[in-house]
Amino acid sequence: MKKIAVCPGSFDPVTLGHLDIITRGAKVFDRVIVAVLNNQNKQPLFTVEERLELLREATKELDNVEVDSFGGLLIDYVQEKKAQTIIRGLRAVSDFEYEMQVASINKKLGPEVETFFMMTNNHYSYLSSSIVKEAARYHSDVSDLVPENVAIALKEKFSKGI
Ligand code: COD
Repeated sequence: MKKIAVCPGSFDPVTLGHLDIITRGAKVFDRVIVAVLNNQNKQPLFTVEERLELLREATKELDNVEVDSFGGLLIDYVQEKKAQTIIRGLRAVSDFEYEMQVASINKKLGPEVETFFMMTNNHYSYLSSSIVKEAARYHSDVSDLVPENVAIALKEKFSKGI
């Protein structure tokens, strides 16, 4: 049986921290589906379509990785895709409480699905999409924090005075 994992997130935008988790996950699982939450209630910087495009470009070298979006409950999406595992990245202790809550509710809703946690790479332990957006908004160089296409997209967004 093929081992299929879903790596869910907001990815607004994808950072090198995300990419590290996706790349390492792709070595463990036969197929990794990177799933972008389409949340109507949030005000993201990038639209879902833009985030999908940025992720597709950033992961194009990874043959067993695909990029998709989902709405509603993550567990429903995971079951629909016949995946056995959810991949999550852990940065600091501060991530732990939220991740434990989400993993527990997902286990209750879909007992056959496991959540697989990967420790952040030390280089990226401080990195989040929010930090990157804040730095880019004030025109800091974020080229060593995000894939090249994302650095370009951020520059374009903020040059329009968003
Ligand atoms: N190093 C390692 N991992 C990292 C780093 C880094 N520097 N940065 C981010 N990550 C990891 C995160 O820990 C996470 O695992 C993943 O990358 C994605 O991160 P984000 O911030 O883009 O995405 P989140 O955490 O906002 O995504 C939350 C979900 C969309 C997965 C969640 O809200 C969800 O499942 N929503 C659907 C509704 C649902 O089913 N809710 C739960 C049950 S009620």
